[in-house]
Amino acid sequence: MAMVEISVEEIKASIELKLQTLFGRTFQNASKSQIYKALATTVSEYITKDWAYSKERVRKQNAKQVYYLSMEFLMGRFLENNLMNLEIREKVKKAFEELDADFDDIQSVEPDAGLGNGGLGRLAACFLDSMATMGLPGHGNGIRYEYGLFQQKIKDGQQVEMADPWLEYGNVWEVSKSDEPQLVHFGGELEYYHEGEQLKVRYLNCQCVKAIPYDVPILGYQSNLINTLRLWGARSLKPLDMGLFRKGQYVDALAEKELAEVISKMLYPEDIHEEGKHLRLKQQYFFVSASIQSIIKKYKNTGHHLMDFHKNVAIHINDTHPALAIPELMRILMDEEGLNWKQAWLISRKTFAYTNHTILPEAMETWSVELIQSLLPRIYDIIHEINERFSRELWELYPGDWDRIERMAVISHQRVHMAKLAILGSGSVNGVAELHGEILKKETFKDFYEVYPEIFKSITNGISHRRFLLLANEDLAREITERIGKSWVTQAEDLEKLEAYAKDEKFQKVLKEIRREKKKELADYILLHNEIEVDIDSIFDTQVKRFHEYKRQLMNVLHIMHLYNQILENPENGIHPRTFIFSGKAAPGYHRAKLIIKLIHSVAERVNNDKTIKGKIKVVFIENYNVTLAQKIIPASDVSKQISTAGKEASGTGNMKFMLNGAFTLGTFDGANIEMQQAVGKENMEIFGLREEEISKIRQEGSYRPDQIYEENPALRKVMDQLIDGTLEPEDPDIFREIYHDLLERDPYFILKDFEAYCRANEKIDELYQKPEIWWEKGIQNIAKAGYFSSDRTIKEYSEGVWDLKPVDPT
Ligand code: DL6
Repeated sequence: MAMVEISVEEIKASIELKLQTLFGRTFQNASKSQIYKALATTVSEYITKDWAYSKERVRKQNAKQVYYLSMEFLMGRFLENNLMNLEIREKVKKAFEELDADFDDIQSVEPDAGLGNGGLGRLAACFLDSMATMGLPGHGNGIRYEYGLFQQKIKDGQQVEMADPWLEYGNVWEVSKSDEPQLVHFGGELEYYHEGEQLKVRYLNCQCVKAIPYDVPILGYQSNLINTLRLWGARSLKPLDMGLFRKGQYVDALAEKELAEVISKMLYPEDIHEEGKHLRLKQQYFFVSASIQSIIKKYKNTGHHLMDFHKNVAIHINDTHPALAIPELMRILMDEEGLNWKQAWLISRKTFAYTNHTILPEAMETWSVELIQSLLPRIYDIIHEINERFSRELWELYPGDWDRIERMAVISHQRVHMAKLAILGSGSVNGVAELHGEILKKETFKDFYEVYPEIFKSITNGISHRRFLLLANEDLAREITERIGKSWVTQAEDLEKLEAYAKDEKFQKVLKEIRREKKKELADYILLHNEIEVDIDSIFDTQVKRFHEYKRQLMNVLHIMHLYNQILENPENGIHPRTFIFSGKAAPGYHRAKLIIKLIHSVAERVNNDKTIKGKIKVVFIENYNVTLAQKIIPASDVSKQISTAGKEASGTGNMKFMLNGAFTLGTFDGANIEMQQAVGKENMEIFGLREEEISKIRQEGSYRPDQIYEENPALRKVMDQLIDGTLEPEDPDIFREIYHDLLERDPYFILKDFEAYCRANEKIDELYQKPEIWWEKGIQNIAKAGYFSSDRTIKEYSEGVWDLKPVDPT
């Protein structure tokens, strides 16, 4: 549905009517939450009407559809995004003005849908946005977690995790389809038997859980197509065990129900999963089984033959978490639809595509054979068969090469290797940036690349430039449109036309003023939440992302300590004041990452309260990073820090959001930074530090000696010593000792090695910032070259190169 025809008067009338009918209130005596619901319901009704037509249109056109299976969808808020897509944000704001109410206040009632940890989940959300905007029939399938990613509080400088019951007050945007459940089976035993020629299987004594679909409409910008995000909630088949209930054992009577429903209770808060937990495996199978069943059911309703399934359906698996969808599809095609192995395998390989999002070895999912066998006996048998057949093929290819066959086996050392399963079962495997794709081919999946070179690809990530510019930085978006027209909103590459304004003093001034305004808003937020006063004329230097050692927030803090030492030594050293901003969550069990958060707070305490440095530097940690906060912080940032150890960050997407808003990037040769620099030019982005191949070489040689660097660099030595000499935490001087030792003895992320180059890069930023005409020109160049990093481009590559998907005819 394109732009909605609704007047300001109609919006006001609808809100007032909804307040009366839903809550028995007038606008004057309604609560903020009631007003939010009245507005959201108004908008949602407009959407749902067209949703039905949209589905009908896709069905009639017999269009191929893609299903994006993901354990995570980090959606953020829906209301503002939907208003933007319907192009009625201005009118709604006007309506609120006339009602004498603060629209932002009402908007802020909506909780973020935080059904994801970070990059992988947010990417899935951006993809949904792009698919709908581009008229591509593409749907998300995931889990309706009752508890989203934990809320982060900071107490005494330490991260404390609180629950995120985001559904507590209902969710206006979802439609529950409790009359369209799917049944998912766990455990039990298998009984194989013959029916004529065919081998069949029966499941005995298994536990059955009901999967209820909750559908959320996904709008695109100026698009007639409304796609669906289908989130599955777990329900018990039996509401209560009446046998126990009658015996008066009321709590026990509820136990089975709770055991079933716990499956969709909470999102695991680790972005990289080290340990295979029973409940997580249940979550994975629960949602892929429900999804595949409902996809097949819908497909069969079209009347097409199952052998043509892949011509009408593509299924994407977002990292290996949904990889069980492969044996699940095989199971259904063979056990329920009567296809033979060869047919089922052919369809699977033509239907599935798999994206890898990280090469960190600890993130490579494996499950114990014992666990899969007991929880999913039929699925295990299918995986076993896949492995047997594949091993036989390998034997033909590499006779006698047992080492290789063992290395490539899906089942080895009593574990099932999910990435190998995903590669074998898919017709396409991709990395998320050029460098990452190369590493997959050369290292991580080298053996597989040698056998199936044609399926490996790199598809560089992208972001929804609408959410992160049109919505998050409205004033800048307006100024851009005034100069180059509006086409950039749907054709992001048109941002390039801005290049003509890079040297335009007027536009530079506009960008500067808008940034200043955004900095003022962020400064107010910081004052309110952190009680820290920051100078909006200082450089806002930002690192926001999950806390991980490889992302090297630690290097950022060490540099801040160094800068502080320099200012103390030479108070008139002429650096431009800088505000260092951090935000991000650490996995609750990731001790080191949490200690780094504590270190940032200790440094902040020391630096912010030292009057002698006259506020030249400030350090701020903004708690509870989420999509909404990203929309606030990114447009207010002058410098974007993307400083991961080269080779470790698969792509990054935060880097693209900053670029789009005109921030200057200080980064390493890693992930998509490399392509960003290629796009914008060396002079418009500061890249420093070791390259991936240099790091690889040092690692292979085993020649790295961080202690030598410590000895040779007195400034660094001073900073390191301050970690343990009580400078930071006089009451607890040993608190950071483990960091000190690790850096000195191992430094697995090459922080000391890159430290000097990092300091120099920071000095360069300082110099550049003091030359406004150059600084703002670079800002404009960055915006102009950010178009390539729109998820519209990424989705175009997937739809043409992987899914073979075409836009539906909008009429
Ligand atoms: O592809 C999206 C995003 C990348 O931009 C990040 O570089 C990468 O770290 C992230 N990976 C994850 C965890 N992956 N797994 N499993 O979020 O993906």
